[in-house]
Amino acid sequence: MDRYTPAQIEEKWQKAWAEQGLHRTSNDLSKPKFYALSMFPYPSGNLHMGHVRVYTIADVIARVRRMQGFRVLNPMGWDAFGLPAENAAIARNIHPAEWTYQNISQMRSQLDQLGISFDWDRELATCSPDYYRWTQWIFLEFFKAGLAYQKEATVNWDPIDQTVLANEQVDSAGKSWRSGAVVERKLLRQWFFKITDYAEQLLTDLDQLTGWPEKVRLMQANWIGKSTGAQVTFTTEGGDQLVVFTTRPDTLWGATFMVLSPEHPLVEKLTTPEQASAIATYQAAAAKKSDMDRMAEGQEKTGVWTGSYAINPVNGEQVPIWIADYVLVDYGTGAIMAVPAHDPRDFEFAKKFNLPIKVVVQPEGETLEGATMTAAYTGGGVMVNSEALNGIPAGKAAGQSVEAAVQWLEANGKGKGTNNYRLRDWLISRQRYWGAPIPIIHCPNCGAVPVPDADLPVKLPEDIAFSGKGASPLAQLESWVNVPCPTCGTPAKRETDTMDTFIDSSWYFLRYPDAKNDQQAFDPAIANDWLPVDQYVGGIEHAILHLLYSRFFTKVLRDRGLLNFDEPFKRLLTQGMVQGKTYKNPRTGKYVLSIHIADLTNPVDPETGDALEVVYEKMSKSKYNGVAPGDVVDKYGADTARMFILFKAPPEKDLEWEDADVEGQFRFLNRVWRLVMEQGTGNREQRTGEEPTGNSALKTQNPKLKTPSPLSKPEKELRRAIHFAIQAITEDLAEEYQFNTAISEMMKLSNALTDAPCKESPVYAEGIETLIKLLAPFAPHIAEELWHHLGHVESVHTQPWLVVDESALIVDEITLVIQILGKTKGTIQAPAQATKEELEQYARSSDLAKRHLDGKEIKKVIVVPGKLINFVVG
Ligand code: ANZ
Ligand code: ZN
Repeated sequence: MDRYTPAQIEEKWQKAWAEQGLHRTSNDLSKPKFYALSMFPYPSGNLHMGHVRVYTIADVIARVRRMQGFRVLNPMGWDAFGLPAENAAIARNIHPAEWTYQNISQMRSQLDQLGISFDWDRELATCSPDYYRWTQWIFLEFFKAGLAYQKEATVNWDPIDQTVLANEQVDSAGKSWRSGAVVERKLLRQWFFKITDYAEQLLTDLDQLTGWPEKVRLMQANWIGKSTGAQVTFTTEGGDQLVVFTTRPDTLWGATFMVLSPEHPLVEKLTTPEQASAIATYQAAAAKKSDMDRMAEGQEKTGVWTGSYAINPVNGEQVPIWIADYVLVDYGTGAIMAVPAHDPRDFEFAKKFNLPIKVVVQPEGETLEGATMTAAYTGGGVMVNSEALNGIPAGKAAGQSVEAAVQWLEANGKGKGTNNYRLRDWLISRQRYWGAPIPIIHCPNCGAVPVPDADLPVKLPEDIAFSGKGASPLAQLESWVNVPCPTCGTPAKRETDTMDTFIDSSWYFLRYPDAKNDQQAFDPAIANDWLPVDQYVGGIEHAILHLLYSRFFTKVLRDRGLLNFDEPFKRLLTQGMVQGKTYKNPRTGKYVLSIHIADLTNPVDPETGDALEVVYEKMSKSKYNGVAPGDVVDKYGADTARMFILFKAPPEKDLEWEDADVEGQFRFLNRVWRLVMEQGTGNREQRTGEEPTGNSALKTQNPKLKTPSPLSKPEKELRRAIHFAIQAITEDLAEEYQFNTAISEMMKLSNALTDAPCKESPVYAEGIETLIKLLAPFAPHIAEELWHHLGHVESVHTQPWLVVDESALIVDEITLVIQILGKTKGTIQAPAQATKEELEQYARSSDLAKRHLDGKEIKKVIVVPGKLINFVVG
């Protein structure tokens, strides 16, 4: 018997499968479809354990569904545009394309080594002109729908290199990654996608996504951030209308001042000459701060009075108009009515600048006074000092003050109920080279003109210099920039910005089903057939942006008549992290490499002598806790790596890498190997005279037809174990993907087979074949090898999934506990189907009961069906 040697079988089968086209997507339309999608990687060049985990999870799902008779689409591609390629170009003088494609081919072969069943015929790379041609086309769809527009926005500006920086190129101290200069904020004309038009749909359609983790739906809802409230119009002394957004219009009678954001367009007009210089100084300082800093709680409040007043529309009172940086320009209307008695930030501001505080919500059984309050009161109570609202309970519920206030505002023409969203329009332009060029030509006569369809793609020029300095690389290439206007022929200029790479990944799942189409981004009929994705697998780090943008794209393309569904991803699985063991010095915070530790059971820092803490953290180079997928595959084979990852933790939980557990899975596969080899050889010899697949073992494949009857007791028990495993594993793989418990069931079945005394029985052969099939999606190579060893010529991966024979599950004997006066005397076997009365008869006539009851009078018999019989004797 050969030993289990993964290196001898894994590559062999990977080649054979590729030659057979085993993972090619079936186009048998009589089968139901199943679209399995794993988030495509950025081609950094190296596969890490996190990748191995996602792709293995998605692969098992795809393989199970194939065996279950679905036509499965399990594609793979590369999210290949982005900054690292450009940084590599600057640092190492290698073209971004070359760097990217090298990485892709390296990672592709690493994935193949894992035995992932991707349909490589549909491979795509977002940096390829065949792909970004359609990214550009989709941009123009948005443009034509009025959903792509330009406006000024702030960017990170490196004053030394004279270049725009991506957020990732600014370190936590706010300095440039290259020049070290303090990064400035600068206004530039930028492209935006109007995702805010879809805010409400993106929020309400979350309800459809019952197959998503609740946590992710909540994160999206918070990101969209809907607030219900009202817009109220104040009028300035000069007659200008100043509109505010408030979630508490009921507190309007308590508004004692107004605050505008420093960038509010009316600030200049409202500023009196005496205040002009103070206002200008304040505006300049605010421009330097980020929104995060401005909004941060506990910040000392700052601000300047404009010198002007507005009229509170409900009571005609004069309220001073201030500017302050805690009011953001792009939230609500960029202006607020300040209610210091009931809003904490307004309270701090009023205290600092000595502005009046007026109570309008009075808590039950208390009498607050503005002058003596030490903090804003934000709780419930009743409305006071508020004319029409007096006496109404304060709050947002139906029948309370907020609803009453909105009605009052609308009836009196002073405002209206409205919703506000935290979601902002999506800034999509980047001043970088390695991205899809925005297909627009700027003409002095015609404005922004779309590049005609026939001229797509707008290709990235290849002869380009990367210095990381000056204007964006494309803007420096005059020959590329200068073109005639497609509409009027006047000399015009190409847009030199490229698109955010999140755009590339917002539609890639629409391309896979029709990946070779050179006439369209996708054929709508094909997309509508395959989508929505049945199971998406990926990291929680994409819970907000990628998923929200993909949902947005789907809705826009639906509204353009190209798709007939609302949501792209029916079910979502967010896999947990892969964590490695670290040895951390709690005093210095430093990590110590395990090979430097003398005694790993009692780890001590070799330099300082401190006792080290053992903790599991996300694998990373700096913590010396990474495990390279290639090393594990070399040592144990891909099947063991897959089994370990699937067994160690449920897919959505974090996974602690433990070498001992990897060993454990390797041993299990060895056990299965020996089980099959020991019995399989005999069977194969028997079969040689028969027709190719008509052997004795196969005859048991349809157990209903071929089960020899009657079965002996051990045969019955083994069959029950077999069909119990099929049932349990099929359930584990239904929707919640309990791979770990599925593997436990396989282990139980393997033990049952090992222990079975009926190794010559067809039931045993049925058990062996069942085990191999159950194992196939998890450990595809060993399963294929063993399957062929049994004499099969077709792949185990094309076998139909197993069907439970319900009759095999029926238990025909149970164990009954016999008690006398509540004390257990022993157990007897009884027929499982017996009634209460029959059980009692059975017990009474048993030798055990007879012995213990001898001569005693039975007063009462208590029968707990399926469990015990208690004789109460006198
Ligand atoms: C008066 C008031 C009274 C408010 C009160 C709150 C409590 P959310 O829930 O986050 O939407 N606000 C409005 N626009 C703002 C801006 N551009 N920058 C900073 N703050 C702004 O918050 C809405 C509340 O935040 C609004 O309701 C407004 O203050 C403030 F007892 O108006 B409120
Ligand atoms: Zn023109």
